[in-house]
Amino acid sequence: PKAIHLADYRPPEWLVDKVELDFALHPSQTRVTARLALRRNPEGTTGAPVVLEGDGLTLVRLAIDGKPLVGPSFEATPARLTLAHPPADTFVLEVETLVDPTANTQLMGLYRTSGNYCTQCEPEGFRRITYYPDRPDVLSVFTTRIEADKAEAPILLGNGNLVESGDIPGTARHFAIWHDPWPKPSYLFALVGGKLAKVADSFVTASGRKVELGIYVEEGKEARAGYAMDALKRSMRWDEEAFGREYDLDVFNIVAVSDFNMGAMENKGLNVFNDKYVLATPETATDADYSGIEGVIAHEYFHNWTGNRITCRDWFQLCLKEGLTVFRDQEFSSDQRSRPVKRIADVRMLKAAQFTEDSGPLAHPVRPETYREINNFYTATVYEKGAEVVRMLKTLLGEDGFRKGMDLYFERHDGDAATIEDFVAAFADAAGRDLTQFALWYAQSGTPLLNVSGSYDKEAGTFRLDVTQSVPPTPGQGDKKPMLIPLALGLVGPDGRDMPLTLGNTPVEHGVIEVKEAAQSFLFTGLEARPVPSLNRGFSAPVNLVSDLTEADRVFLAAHDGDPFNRFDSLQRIALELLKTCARSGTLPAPDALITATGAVVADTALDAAFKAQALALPGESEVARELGSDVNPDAVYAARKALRIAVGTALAADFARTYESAGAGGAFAPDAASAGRRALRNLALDYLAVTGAAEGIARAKVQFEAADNMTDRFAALAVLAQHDVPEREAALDAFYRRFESDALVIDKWFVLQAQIASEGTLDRVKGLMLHPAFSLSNPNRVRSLIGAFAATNPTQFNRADGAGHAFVADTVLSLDGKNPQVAARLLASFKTFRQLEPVRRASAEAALRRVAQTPGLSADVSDIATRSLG
Ligand code: B3K
Ligand code: ZN
Repeated sequence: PKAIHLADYRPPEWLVDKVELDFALHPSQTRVTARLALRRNPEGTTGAPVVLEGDGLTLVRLAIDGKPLVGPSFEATPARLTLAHPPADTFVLEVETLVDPTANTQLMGLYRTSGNYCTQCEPEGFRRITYYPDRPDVLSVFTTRIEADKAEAPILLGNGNLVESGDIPGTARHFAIWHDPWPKPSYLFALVGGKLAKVADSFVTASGRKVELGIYVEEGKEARAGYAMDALKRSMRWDEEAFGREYDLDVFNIVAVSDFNMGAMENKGLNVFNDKYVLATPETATDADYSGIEGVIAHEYFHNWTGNRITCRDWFQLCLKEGLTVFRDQEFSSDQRSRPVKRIADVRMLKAAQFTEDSGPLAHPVRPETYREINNFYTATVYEKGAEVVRMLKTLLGEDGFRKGMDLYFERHDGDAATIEDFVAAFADAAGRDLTQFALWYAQSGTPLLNVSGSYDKEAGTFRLDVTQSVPPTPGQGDKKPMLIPLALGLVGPDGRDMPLTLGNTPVEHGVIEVKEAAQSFLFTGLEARPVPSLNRGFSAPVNLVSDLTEADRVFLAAHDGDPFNRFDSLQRIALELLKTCARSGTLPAPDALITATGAVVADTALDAAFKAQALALPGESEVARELGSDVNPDAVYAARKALRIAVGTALAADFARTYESAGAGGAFAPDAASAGRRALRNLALDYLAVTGAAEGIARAKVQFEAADNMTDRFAALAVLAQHDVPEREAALDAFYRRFESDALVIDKWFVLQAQIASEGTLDRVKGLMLHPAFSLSNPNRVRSLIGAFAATNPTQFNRADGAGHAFVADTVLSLDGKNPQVAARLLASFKTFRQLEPVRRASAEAALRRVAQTPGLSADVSDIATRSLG
């Protein structure tokens, strides 16, 4: 496929004032009749033809203003419908197509899942249903009539409000008509038909609108939707309070399906969810699952304003809705849970996914300027870095300035298909500030590198911070300009308290300085003692920061910093230096400082358990690898991490044992943040207590595995056992399988754990599990759990020195590509860090990528990832 460029954007030639859709659902021959009220766009090209997108469509019939159309007046291919000479500047085009939902294994367009019908249209799935100007800047009012066999699909759902429903006399069929009054692009269209059970509730908005809420699940799973419903109502209230945004229809429905390419989809009034992000009970879902449900429910709900009421002009602007909506869901979860702990978790994820992406061949700007396959741009950069950019705006403008900018954005652009320029202009205008340099965050890819050093002048009572910045080269971008970096900081005095932060004579507002130049110095005054600078507090900017802080400075900050994020980060940094040295040299330097600092955190009764759990978890293997940057041997990284875990676990064994006992299991399971934090800390202690594989630790894990009354504790114990080559491992895995055999979402966890075992037998185990009756290449959750987890979270085995791990993943990508290109492409993207590897492994990864790239008949999705990875 050829590249599409942002610079080539042109307004649509034809607009659609309204759409009437009529679906006659049938497993293999669903008849779709679309009536499009077309109108020539006055801003378009004079005399432009009507060109509608299709994808694999079969045309049955065409009519204009009720008159059948024949012969050379149109041209229809599976990919396009062209009317070279439209009869007038406004007319109604009636198009009938036939689609086969059962054969739709890509899960884009209309497809079947567990016998039910559902749709996924973002970004380009609607064209697999009917011919349409399938682009986000064509907004229209949709009315959808759905007709189906009553027995096969007793439930029929569409966007908006239900206007009519009933039986079709003399047949076994019935129908429903849904009308969505809000103009929307085709990617927000959805329908669902099938046998589903409804969990009902309601919500009254701030201005008194009563909204019927429905969560539809497979029959028998109703009891598992309670937490999702609760999260939905909390999200609706929060958006009113935090952003002044109310819901705008009488109905809000969510449908949970078991075959879904991603997490969920924000279709107007009819969200469709991967059931992983809806269903939870204490026995089947972990605390991480609960917080994932809360976050995704909120995210999709928040899209109603940031995405649906204001949508994107084109797909290059994807971060306009995604980055902003991730920021909104992160803020929601911070308010519902612990803000510092949420920030730590988000930054861990940002570094693991986005920094990694940004430092490899798939790096791209938050707003890309070119793409071949848009599905490959639903990335950590667009989502997570996109959210960081919004967070930086808030840091720069302050709480009030940010809210004013958001209000202005909603006021100006409600009903629009907008751009990043529109978004940034709202903040610039609201705050009266030039944000030109700031906007580089959308355009320049790569993670900026800040180099910071400090010098204290005792005589003058000043502390000078010298800062240099650079952005490394990334694909297509050699030279970069300096960025505007909001750097939150504090100067911590010898007593552990913040000293005054004054530049010259001016106090620094909100503790944030603005780094703008390639090299810049900041002179802080009025300091009676040498401070330790606490830099990039709260991770105010998504940068790599190198400083001249010593290990002793970090130990000090880990104990005293007023910023909880930097207490966490100081420990991580101490650990990272040890891990890097060990991975390079094979010898672990004395970890005394880390052990002391860690022990102090364990013992600090003022800290909450969830924070401790985050602070005590060592940086992951992927972070160590990224920090090493080149010539990485994943076995050495693994060994280093293991050695450090053993050192910490052994030295602090008594503390961990005390933590384990005192954090006790106690009481009935509740998914709230405080309870989850206690479980997280206790399970981290369990992990350290078992790290050597000594009998006592293993026995403790076995007891917990068997006695647990909730999935969090049971799964944590199983995860500990799975890391050790002991007989208890296989016994526990078997018992777990038998207990949860009928529960696909739990069996996914069972796949994940086995795929993550860092030992030589794992590849054969994974191959064997592909033949297991519970596995299927057709289900994205299964593929991600087994093969995805292996490729993305088992660096030693995926990157086996003999190349067998790489070859296996490449083979799987190739066998999946014909079925589901999106999932195949995402799996192939696991190779994105291959250039970091030492030469032997790098060569085997490259060979695997080349073999994929050279295979004839690849999907656009896989071929794009393969080409860019090798580029
Ligand atoms: N907007 C959808 C993503 C659709 C992805 C298509 N490949 C989910 C979300 O971000 O809310
Ligand atoms: Zn989203």
